[in-house]
Amino acid sequence: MSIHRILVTGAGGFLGHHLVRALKRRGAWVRGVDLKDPEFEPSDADEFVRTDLREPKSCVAATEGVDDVYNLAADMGGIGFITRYFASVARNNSLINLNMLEASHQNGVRRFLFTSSACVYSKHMQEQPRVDGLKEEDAHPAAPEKGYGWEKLYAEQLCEYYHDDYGLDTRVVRLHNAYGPLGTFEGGREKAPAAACRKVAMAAPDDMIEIWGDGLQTRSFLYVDDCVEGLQRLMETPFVVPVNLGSEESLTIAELFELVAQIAGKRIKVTFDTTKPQGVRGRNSDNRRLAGILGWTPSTPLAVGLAATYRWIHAELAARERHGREEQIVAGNVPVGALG
Ligand code: GKE
Repeated sequence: MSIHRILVTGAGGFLGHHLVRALKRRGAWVRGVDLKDPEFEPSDADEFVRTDLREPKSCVAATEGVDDVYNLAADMGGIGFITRYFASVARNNSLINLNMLEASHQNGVRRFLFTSSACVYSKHMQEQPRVDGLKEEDAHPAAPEKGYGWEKLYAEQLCEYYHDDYGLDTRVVRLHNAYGPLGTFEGGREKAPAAACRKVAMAAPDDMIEIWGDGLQTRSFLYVDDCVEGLQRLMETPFVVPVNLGSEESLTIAELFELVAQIAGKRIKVTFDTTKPQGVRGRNSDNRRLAGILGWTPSTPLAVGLAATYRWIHAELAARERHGREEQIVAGNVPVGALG
């Protein structure tokens, strides 16, 4: 049996890096492409190509000689990022998706999986904290998140057109806020779980921790191992319709921060800043289609996933503080560490 040859775009990013590792563990040959190398550790890919997928020729080269394409590449981030950058996010991601679909079609790949997002869902369905899980059909009539949500919904349509007109075997998977170790936790692209872990880890005993919004807004969060498992399972199913890949374990953002504090063994004081970006008031995944297709749904409890994420972020921050202290000692002064 020939070895499966797989392309992962966005292989330098959080989910792409984890997906490459999982595919390698299953014995595939993997080409990873991205603008940048993975931030925290080397890629496991057999071939890692730094390239700009906004260029058509880069996509043709990337898709040559592969069977399956996981198209994860995207200029994206948490709510603080996608409510700040509209033109660049919409342009970058639309170019990537358009060029990747055409190149995959030209090179006759077996399957093309596109990672869409819960941001495609109509804002009118997400105006209260306690909302029903979003069903796939709730994306139409369309009222997605400005910028990022619209370009994701447009790319979903492109997948449908390439399937219907050219027979490209597409998969569309809507991710619901994935988190975990190796995810961005600072710098503006971070999402709430990683931001909460960073803020709690950095907090000294009497610090006030800032929570964006009033804390009553609700979300569910998908642990990275479940995300990677779900993507691989969905690639092997015969369904081209969009499918949620999320958790149904919903909580308020205030509860999220409190859960991280319990994991950290810290008592925290919080302030709420309603001038900060909040996104929708309530969002949760309805996993009935996913369960019906796979007979499987994500199973990592949020407390377990957050504990692994907090441990990793705390270790990253502690290592950086140690390195900083060592440098300062070499430079002649000894700082007092704040990391709790
Ligand atoms: N990022 C961040 N940082 N969010 C915070 C913080 C903080 O320090 N404190 C509270 N929050 C609140 C936000 O105000 C928002 O209401 C909630 O946590 C979740 O923020 P998020 O994780 O950044 O992003 P959203 O779930 O609102 O939106 C994201 O959804 C994903 C798909 O589910 C998007 O940004 C995309 O990453 C993606 O589409």
